[in-house]
Parts: sequence; structure tokens; C-alpha cells
Amino acid sequence: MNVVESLEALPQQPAYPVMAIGVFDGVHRGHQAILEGLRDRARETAGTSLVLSFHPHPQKVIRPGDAPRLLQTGVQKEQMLRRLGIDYLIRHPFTRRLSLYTPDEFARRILYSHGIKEIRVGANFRFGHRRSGDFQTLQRLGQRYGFEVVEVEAVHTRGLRISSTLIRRALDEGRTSLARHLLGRPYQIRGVVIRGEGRGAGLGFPTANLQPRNELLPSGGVYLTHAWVNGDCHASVTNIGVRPTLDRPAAAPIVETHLLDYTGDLYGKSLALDFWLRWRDEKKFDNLQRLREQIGRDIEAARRYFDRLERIPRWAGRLRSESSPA
Ligand code: RBF
Ligand code: MG
Repeated sequence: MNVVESLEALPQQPAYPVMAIGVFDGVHRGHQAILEGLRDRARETAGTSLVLSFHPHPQKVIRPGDAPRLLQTGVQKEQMLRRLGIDYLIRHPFTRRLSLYTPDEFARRILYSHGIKEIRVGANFRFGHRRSGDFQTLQRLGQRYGFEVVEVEAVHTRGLRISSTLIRRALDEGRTSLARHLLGRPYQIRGVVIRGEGRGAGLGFPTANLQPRNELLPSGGVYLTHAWVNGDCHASVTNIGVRPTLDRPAAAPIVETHLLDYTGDLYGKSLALDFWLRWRDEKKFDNLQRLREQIGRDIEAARRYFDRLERIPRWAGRLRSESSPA
């Protein structure tokens, strides 16, 4: 996959360009349906699949106060699109000026002038100034400017329409199993391991303190997770919280994970955490001994959970992590 920073950076005449437009934050199962269809269509026509993903998120430009916290970093999204077999990711700058385009200007300047032959959009797609254009508008413009428009149905599950908004809400409620179901893989955050106070080691459970690059963290609590380091996956237990048991609880949530069966220094390393299951609330214990015993039980829970998981082939196949080796 090629990544370009604007439409103008595309090669002059890509073969039969087919395009999907959207932010695609999370690349969830609904996005995957659009993108797999796009990729297959490009293969069928010996054409080129293009994903136009505005950057920054249009809401950050239009109404900065209301912009959603993104599920993925740019790198994570790029990896997912690459894995899906997309030919070009266009991280086109979303500007004030672009936000003022009428639907007609949008169709002419973005699609027609770049020779787009087909475009695929989700059911709730809106475009142009004040979101004034929808699927039908785009279809009419397609007749004028000579491109085909395909509407891809939203994916539903358990009576819910899968959307990035729904996943954000699930994570805000700590419902990481629901998020995993909607994404088609566990929710993953990435970052660098920073120096903590070394108190975990003192407790007998050394922890890696993560400085997350993601904007959105699951709500506070203890989770059963997979930790990816140097391409290897380790079962781990992760606490997101303020550590109320300590004399000086943290002011803001800290992400701390203990890797099972791992010894070694993680400071400065890149770490990815896959959130499989919310295990319990963070609690204020009467003393450190009680906390230590509880973390011991958390670790045993993780061991049982992941041992069982490994024996379910379905997870191994369908729910691949973002970080698993391709
Ligand atoms: N701190 C708390 O005050 N209450 C908790 O319930 C709690 N649960 C934790 C669970 C796990 C799996 C881990 C790794 C940490 C937890 N902590 C909790 C944070 C703990 O206080 C911290 O890791 C040590 O103090 C070392 O920094
Ligand atoms: Mg630590």
C-alpha cells in the first residue's frame, strides 16, 4: 500500500480508480465491509483502490470542542488498511476551505478532477458544507460527472448498527468484550513504556507503565490483556486507574500492565495492549498485602482465561490482533 499526503500526490493516471471516503476510525466490521468490497472491485477491474481519509478528523476543524477521541493512531489505521489490501491511502488535509465546498464542488474537485470511476460510501455518509449532501445527492452528481456510486449497508449485530460512536461508548463503559465484537478484534492501544516508581516490583509484580498514544482508553478497571513487545505476545493483566490504595493516588488514570512469564527491562520499548476482557473494578484495599493477594488472583484469572482461549480455534483465526505478525 502507498500512503500519500494529498490527492495531488497521486500518480497521474492510476488504472480505473475506485474510492471509499471516510475517517474509518477503528476500521471496525462495518468499515471492513466497505473496504473489502472496494479492494475486491479493484481486483475485478484490474483497477486501483483508493481510500480517502481526511486528516485531521473533520470535526476537529469544524467544531473542535465536539471532536471525538479517536480509537486509533494514524499508524494503527494505516496497518489495518495495508492488511486489507488497499492500494492507496490518501491522508488528505481537511481544511476550513474544504469544509465550505458545496456537494457539487466536492464532486467536481475531489472526484471528477481525479478521474474517480466508482465510489463506495456507508449508509450514513454525508458530505459538503454543513453535511448537505447524502448518498442520493452523490448519485445525481455521479450522473453529471461520470462516476458510479455504491452504497454499502451498515453491518448490524445484536440489533446494533456497528459504528465508531458505538465502540467509543462501549469503551467508555469498560465493555471491552462488546468493543471486541464490534471491531472484529480486541481494542488495542499503543505507546511507549515510561519509568514508574518501581513500586510494582516492590509488591512482587513488576509493571510496565504505558504512555498511550491513543486518544481513547477503556474506562478505569482491571483488564485481561495481551501485551505485544518486539512482535511477541504475552498474557498480561492491566490496571487503568489512580491506584487508590497508595498513600498518594494518581491525579489522572495510569495504564499499568504486568506481563505473565516475562522478565526483562521494558523501559523505552514500544508496547501494544489488546483488551480482551474487563475483569473487575479498581478498588481501595486496606493495605498493600491485600492488594498483592488480589493481583495474584488477577494473574491466575488471566492464565485460565488465555489458556482456554487458545483452545478455541475460532479466536485464533478470525480475531487477529492488529499487532500479530501478518
Ligand atoms: N491499585 C489499587 O489501588 N487498587 C487496585 O484494585 C489495583 N489493581 C491492580 C491490578 C493490576 C493487575 C495491576 C497491575 C495493578 C493494580 N493496581 C491497583 C495498581 C497497583 O497499586 C500498582 O501497580 C502498584 O502500586 C505499583 O505501581
Ligand atoms: Mg511500574
